[in-house]
Amino acid sequence: ATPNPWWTNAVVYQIYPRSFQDTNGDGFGDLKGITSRLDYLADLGVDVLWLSPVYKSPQDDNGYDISDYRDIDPLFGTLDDMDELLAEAHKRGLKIVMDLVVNHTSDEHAWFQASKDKDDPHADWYWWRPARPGFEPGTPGAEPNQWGSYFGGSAWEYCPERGEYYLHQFSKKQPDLNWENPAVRRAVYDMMNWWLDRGIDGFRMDVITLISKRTDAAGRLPGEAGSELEDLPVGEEGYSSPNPFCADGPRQDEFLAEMRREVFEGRDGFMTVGEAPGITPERNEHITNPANKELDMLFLFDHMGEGEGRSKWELVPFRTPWLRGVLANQQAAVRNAGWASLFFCNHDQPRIVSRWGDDTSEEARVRSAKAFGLLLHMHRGTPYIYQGEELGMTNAHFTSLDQYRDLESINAFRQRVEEAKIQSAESMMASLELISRDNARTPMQWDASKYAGFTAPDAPAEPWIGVNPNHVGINAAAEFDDPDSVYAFYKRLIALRHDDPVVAAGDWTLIDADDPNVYAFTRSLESAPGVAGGTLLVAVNLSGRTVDLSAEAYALVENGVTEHDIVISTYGASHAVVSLANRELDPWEGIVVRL
Ligand code: TEU
Ligand code: CA
Repeated sequence: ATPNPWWTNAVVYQIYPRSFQDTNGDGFGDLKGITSRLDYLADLGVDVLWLSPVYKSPQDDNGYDISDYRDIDPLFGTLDDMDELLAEAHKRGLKIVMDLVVNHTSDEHAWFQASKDKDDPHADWYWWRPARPGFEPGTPGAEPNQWGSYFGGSAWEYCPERGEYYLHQFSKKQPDLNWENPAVRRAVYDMMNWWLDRGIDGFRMDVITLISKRTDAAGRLPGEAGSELEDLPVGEEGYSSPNPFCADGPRQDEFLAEMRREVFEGRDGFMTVGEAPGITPERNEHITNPANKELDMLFLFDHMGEGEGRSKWELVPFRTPWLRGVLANQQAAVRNAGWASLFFCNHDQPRIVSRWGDDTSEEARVRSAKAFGLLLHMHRGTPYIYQGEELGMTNAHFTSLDQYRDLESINAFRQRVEEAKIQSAESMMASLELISRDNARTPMQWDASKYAGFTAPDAPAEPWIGVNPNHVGINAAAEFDDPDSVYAFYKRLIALRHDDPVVAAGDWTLIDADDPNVYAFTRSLESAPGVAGGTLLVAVNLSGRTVDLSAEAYALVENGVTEHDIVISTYGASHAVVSLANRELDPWEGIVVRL
């Protein structure tokens, strides 16, 4: 078999630059701040740093609205700062992957400004459509179809200069690029090559599975006047979803294969990971199967609750069997080809220890953070750690709307509470407290000082978003030398990914598929010259109460295990040996046993 690519036993660390480290006292993280923390990241043991966008941007969606792909926004620094970060990271053996946002640009990008003129060469670089016949442009009902934006309101904005509407699946300052236009694709590939030639090591590709839209033979979108495609009925917020027509569209594979050819052919040492809302595990196998030369990895969202509940704001309680079923499907799909990305946290998701763990006591927080970390990192795939996850950082627990900054959250409150009146204010505040993206965006907690070391205590400006008051106890300085900290646990998980071939490459096999409480599986790898194979049993109790160890897992350990056989566990080896002998798992107890 061909040797596995380097990223199959790498660990990726996601940095949200705006909230990572501020060095000039303006309350926003910056590139020099990241450079100043490279030793911490090298010591943690991660291999790749993925930076959320730092390009020139009006910051309407915190940089996911790009106005110049080939320059750094002054908020974060300069291209020289970027070159310095690349050099300093590479010196430490760290790779840098940047965030590629090309489903849309900012409305302040020169391409969009030019596109407002129907006679300009850029006229067809975006999705422009006339008002519905019989409707006054710019008036309600004149939108080309009933699509709603992910960030509230219609997915269409009227542009008086052009006299037409433009599509924006996200904010109105994020117009969708028209990937049907080869000139658009050419410009994107040229920009990607420019960055790779500058020395970056790959891209995370923002909503890259939304770039191909379904249209009828005449290029009309569903619901458009004269279209052969029927739009969906409107939902509770008064709009229909663009997702079924934009996710994994008809030219998805063609565009990804073309990108691979035009940008990555002939290069090595890079990695690509696509953010893939609306992609099934089976399609993940096709897109990440190296034989198809598309992408190396994808982020799937079915395990993050995509499609659960009528909307993301409708809270669905956590159930171990549900998560186990979804992750088992993801693993099964790429058993023989293709690869999996392993994540629970990122800048769009709440912190897992608060969402599905228990952050209401110090003990429960530490144990449940370790339990989810162990569960994730023992699966087969490439693990992604989001800044602060290695510390067991929690949700913000904001109590008032003015503490929030994310336009998705603020617009959703307005639309669901004030306009469509679907949720009460307190119900929406509870939804935001559990699942708002801002929960992941509070400043990184480096130490117990006033602003958690994110910015200086005497900084002239407050941090752009509130520092979590619990930073006094939850911070890197407090955990760095504590062998029982979440930090120490993550460091061990990362080392296992590097040092144990069974963890990096072993087959994943679910056991006890019907147990109501315990999530258990094995990892097994044939020994080969120079490869110490073997079998590991992983059994995790993702609840706050003691449960019976599941039957198949117990059968594998009933002859007794010693502390030496315990690879890693959330209470420690001696506790694990006793729990297994007693055929039970304590609250948030996760155990990995070498069989
Ligand atoms: O996220 C796309 C996306 O699907 C998220 O908006 C997600 O659906 C939602 O926020 C959580 O329910 C990417 C980026 O990660 C996100 O930060 C951007 O806001 C978005 O694209 C637009 O660029
Ligand atoms: Ca700064």
